[in-house]
Amino acid sequence: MSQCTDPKSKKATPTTMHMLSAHVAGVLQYLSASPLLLLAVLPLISLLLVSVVLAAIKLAMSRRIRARPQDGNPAAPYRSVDSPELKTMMFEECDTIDKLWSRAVGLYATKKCLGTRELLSEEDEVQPNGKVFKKVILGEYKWQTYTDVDRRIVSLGQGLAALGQKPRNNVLMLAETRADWMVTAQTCFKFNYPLVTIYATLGEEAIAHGINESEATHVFTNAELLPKIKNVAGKIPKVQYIIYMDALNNKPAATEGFPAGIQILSMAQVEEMGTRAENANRPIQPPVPDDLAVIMYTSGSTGLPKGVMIAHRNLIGGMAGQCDRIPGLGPKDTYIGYLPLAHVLELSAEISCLAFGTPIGYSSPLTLSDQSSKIKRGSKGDASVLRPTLMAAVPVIMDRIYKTVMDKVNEGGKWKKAMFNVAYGYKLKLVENGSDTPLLNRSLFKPVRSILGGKIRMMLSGGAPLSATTQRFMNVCFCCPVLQGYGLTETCGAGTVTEVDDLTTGRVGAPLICNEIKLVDWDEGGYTTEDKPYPRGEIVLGGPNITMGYYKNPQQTAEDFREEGGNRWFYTGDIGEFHPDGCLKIIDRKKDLVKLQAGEYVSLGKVEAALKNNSLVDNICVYASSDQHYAIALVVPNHKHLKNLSAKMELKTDQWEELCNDPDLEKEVLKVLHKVAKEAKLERFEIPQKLRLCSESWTPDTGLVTDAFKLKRKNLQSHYSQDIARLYGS
Ligand SMILES: *[C@@H]1O[C@H](CO)[C@@H](O)[C@H](O)[C@H]1NC(C)=O
Ligand SMILES: *[C@@H]1O[C@H](CO)[C@@H](O)[C@H](O)[C@H]1NC(C)=O
Ligand SMILES: *[C@@H]1O[C@H](CO)[C@@H](O)[C@H](O)[C@H]1NC(C)=O
Ligand SMILES: *[C@@H]1O[C@H](CO)[C@@H](O)[C@H](O)[C@H]1NC(C)=O
Ligand SMILES: *[C@@H]1O[C@H](CO)[C@@H](O)[C@H](O)[C@H]1NC(C)=O
Ligand SMILES: CC(=O)N[C@H]1CO[C@H](CO)[C@@H](O)[C@@H]1O
Repeated sequence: MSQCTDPKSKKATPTTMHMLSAHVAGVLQYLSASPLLLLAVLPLISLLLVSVVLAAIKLAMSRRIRARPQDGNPAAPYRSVDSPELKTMMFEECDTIDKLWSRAVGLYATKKCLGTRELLSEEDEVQPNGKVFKKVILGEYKWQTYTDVDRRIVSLGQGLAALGQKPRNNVLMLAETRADWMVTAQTCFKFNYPLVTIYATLGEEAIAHGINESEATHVFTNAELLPKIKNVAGKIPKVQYIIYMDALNNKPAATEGFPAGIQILSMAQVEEMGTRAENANRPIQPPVPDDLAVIMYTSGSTGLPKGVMIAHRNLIGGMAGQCDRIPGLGPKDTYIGYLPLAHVLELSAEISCLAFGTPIGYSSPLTLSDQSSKIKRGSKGDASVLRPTLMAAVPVIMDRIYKTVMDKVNEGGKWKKAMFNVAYGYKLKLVENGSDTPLLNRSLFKPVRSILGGKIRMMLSGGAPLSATTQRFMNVCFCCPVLQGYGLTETCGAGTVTEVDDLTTGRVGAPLICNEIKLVDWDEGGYTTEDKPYPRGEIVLGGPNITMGYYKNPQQTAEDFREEGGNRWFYTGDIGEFHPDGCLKIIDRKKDLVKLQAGEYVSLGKVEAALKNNSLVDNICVYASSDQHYAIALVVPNHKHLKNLSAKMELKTDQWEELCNDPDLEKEVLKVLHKVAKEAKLERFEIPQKLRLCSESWTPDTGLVTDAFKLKRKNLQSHYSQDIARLYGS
């Protein structure tokens, strides 16, 4: 990883400035021969000068120091220069989430709060291959105001209390992202019911484990997921009530067939119960900052999910840090919520939006844009109707948007493609130099921008590393900053986020004002804080946002959370390097390092990142066994590009399965990847020597990737064990 230096950051501003002012001076000299002409052109020239100066200022700002180690020692914790003292709250006095919410209700009472689109119609579309896809036509967003939502929160909380729910007893949430999810969460915060979240896409074993371990008696879910819970009903003896949110397609919920001890109620029934005179006036016991707000089960890359215990104080601290990097957040913004709320990134983003009066319109990955798979052709996707200004995304969604745009451009014909490429290249240079391109933004890039509604002013990526190429592409095409953050559930999603004025890509930014970050030597991997040109090591976070540990798992908690120097630290297992301006770059992961037979280390993640760059590759898992002398790869090929390659090779078949099993095609893909690997300057031993084309795609419900689409290496390994044995020739 020695070529991680960013050559662009070395370029001096004065050179560019100099060149341009010399240019302007030359023109001036020429014009002075004709004073009239000069008079006419003067405004133009001053405009040019102003833009040059502005660009230079922007560039200088981009290169300013953003964080420092406390005493100049690279092994000491780095803190943001904006906040030598760690910041722990957004608003004075709001030290719990329910106070944050009450403040917002007071300020924004009649403003839009949560929005959901109505379903106009649903139909089945039969594909040529016989598969049936559900397509929907959706209407306008229907909004609940802050006051509406607040009323529901009180009713729901009192209804739960009437059903025997007690403060400090867990309430479980297994549901997909939607307005009712947030209403329930805010209810739990207000009534001090710790909210246990589990990803809706987890397998039944993991779900049963989470529900049972949490000992929750009241479980929230959406009607569509009731069958999934029914299948595990025998393994969750403590559950007494299952409260479901109505199906979005208004179909009746399947409430039959549950064991006698479990009562099934709709959310509306519970809210109605809370408004009855005998229930409505019970005293509410609000939480204190150290009370548990959330127990968030994370789908770890290995084993059963672990519950991370997050106190009110932790979430408040993390959000104070994150919101500081979103300048201007307020009632003028609109946020599109579609990522899983059981993910800390989405949960803290949405709670923050509500705290600042920003309305949230709900969506889903399948209905996001006009081109999304569940949207009926010719009707509008959620982004086109909502026209959000802020959006969070995980890299896999950004990669999908990137590929959609590129495919569209490629299909548009030679002329269009050439024009796009020229404009893109031109704008790229200007953007990297800090110059603005208002005309290009409003002409050529307008149609691209309109894919997401046309008003996006900032995108935030988190959850997994975003490639520098994709980050820059989104930045140029959508004409807005694309921030990249780094954080974990264990740190409340806090850690780092790049700043709006940072023009570089591929880094995750400086520590947030709510936490500090230090690097710790990892000898086995050969990373130390003495490394040149940059200090490197395991990333370790400290601050008020460090959570209380893993639920009912003191052993793992003691391993990952440590008290050092009077502070609490979380050991992430990720490897990073600090650049001179105090920005962090993620370069490796401890678990991803495999030692080959001959003693060389292969960083699986690094090799994957390099090879994924090719359009033939939709997903890839590199595997290396310590008793072998080479690495191999499992590749999910891109349909369009693999078919294109097979057509060129004049293969007889067109069947996907047969294509993936074709040994000649396998060799051809390997050849392409070797070329990519050489261009990316991978070492010989890092390049996979054999590969398997995998015909199925890896989605969270296959259990092969996590909800954030991180590879689950163990599961992939056992799923493809026969292929791995074949590739290793045994
Ligand atoms: C449920 O949890 C209890 C302990 O809390 C444990 O003894 C039991 O085996 C668990 N049951 C299942 C089905 O996981
Ligand atoms: C942008 O910077 C590059 C080198 O950093 C330089 O070659 C180019 O002329 C600059 N372009 C503008 C428009 O300033
Ligand atoms: C044009 O797009 C760039 C990013 O691609 C952005 O920095 C700039 O602010 C945009 N300018 C206007 C006027 O929208
Ligand atoms: C991906 O490809 C682009 C050019 O297509 C190149 O600039 C970039 O460095 C590549 N990224 C990696 C990680 O190899
Ligand atoms: C298909 O292959 C041809 C020939 O190599 C290439 O020019 C074309 O761009 C490819 N099409 C796609 C969609 O990649
Ligand atoms: C759980 C935890 O580590 N809480 C700490 C958060 O930070 C404050 C001070 O900033 C500490 O007092 C808490 O112990």
